[in-house]
Amino acid sequence: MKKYEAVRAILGNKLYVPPKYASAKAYAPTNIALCKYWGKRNQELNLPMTSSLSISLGSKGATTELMVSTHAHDLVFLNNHPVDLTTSFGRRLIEFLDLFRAHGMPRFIVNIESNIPIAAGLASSACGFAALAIVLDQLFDWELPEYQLSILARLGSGSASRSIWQGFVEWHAGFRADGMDSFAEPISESWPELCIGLLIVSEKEKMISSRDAMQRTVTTSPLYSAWPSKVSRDLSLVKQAISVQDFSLLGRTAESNAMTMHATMLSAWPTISYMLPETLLAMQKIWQLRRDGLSLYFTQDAGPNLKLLFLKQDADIISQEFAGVDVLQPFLE
Ligand code: 2P0
Repeated sequence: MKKYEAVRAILGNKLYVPPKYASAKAYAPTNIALCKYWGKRNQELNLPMTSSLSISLGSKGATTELMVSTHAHDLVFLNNHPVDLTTSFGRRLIEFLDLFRAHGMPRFIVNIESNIPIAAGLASSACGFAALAIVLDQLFDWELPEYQLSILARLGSGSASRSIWQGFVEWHAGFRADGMDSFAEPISESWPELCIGLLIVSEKEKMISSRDAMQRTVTTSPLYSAWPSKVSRDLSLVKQAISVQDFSLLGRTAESNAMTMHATMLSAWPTISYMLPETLLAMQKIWQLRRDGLSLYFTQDAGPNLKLLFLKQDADIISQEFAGVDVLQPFLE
């Protein structure tokens, strides 16, 4: 199945109705996975090998405004700067918009305002495609249920399926070949004391996209076969930790999940390592602080920077230990 066929299956005849409004605007938060998405069972539809679970970052995300345009081409601005539509980001964005334009549908002016620290390696595609799915729904007045917005966002970027909601969110891998059961859903629990510290250890650009890296891992890593069962165990532990608010269980499960994901990459060929010397130094400092009694854990995505996990009561000491750390309280942002 192609992406446009998935879109047609969701929208039906609505696909041929022009926009109801001249413009619309929507916001979506970015998210950090506590139990990661790494590997696809279908690359065209971004269908994952496993389920995953994330936390959305409140007011850190993207606001996207879509305006119907009379120009012959789309115009895209990111934080008021024109986006080169021949770059991979520009092309992916236009390809996504094209999915919703039957013959004769208009071009758009797209204004994306992102307030996430780009250098922190936070998934900008996650909030970007989620905000686009929501704003398209508003502009065309489709009134789709949120789980279908999650499916549409997934067609842009897998992790975007989780950015439709705030709080804890689980993306169900699903079984179906057409992906209609592969969408995210919010988990109702809240955890106001939970903090995430964005620790930037390097602003160097990453060597390989997560899209290419996960595919190389699936096809070449001898350790990848252990990943689905690890995720399945970690998912139930993270859910248990959330339901009883056991921070230590949450932290060690999330850290172990991230380290296992990176271990699958280290065993891919050619090897993929998002870790820099500074990343390892920060990890060793965290492990030492933990041996000294501090309840501090981390997770790491497809970049060298770390996301620290801790509770509000330890925020001051963590800010002292890690100069420049950006502390967020996702449930209070
Ligand atoms: C995650 N990451 O669960 C994992 C952990 C990065 C490391 O989802 O190819 O940009 O667009 O589906 O969503 C980043 O992958 O990949 C990601 P595509 P995406 O957050």
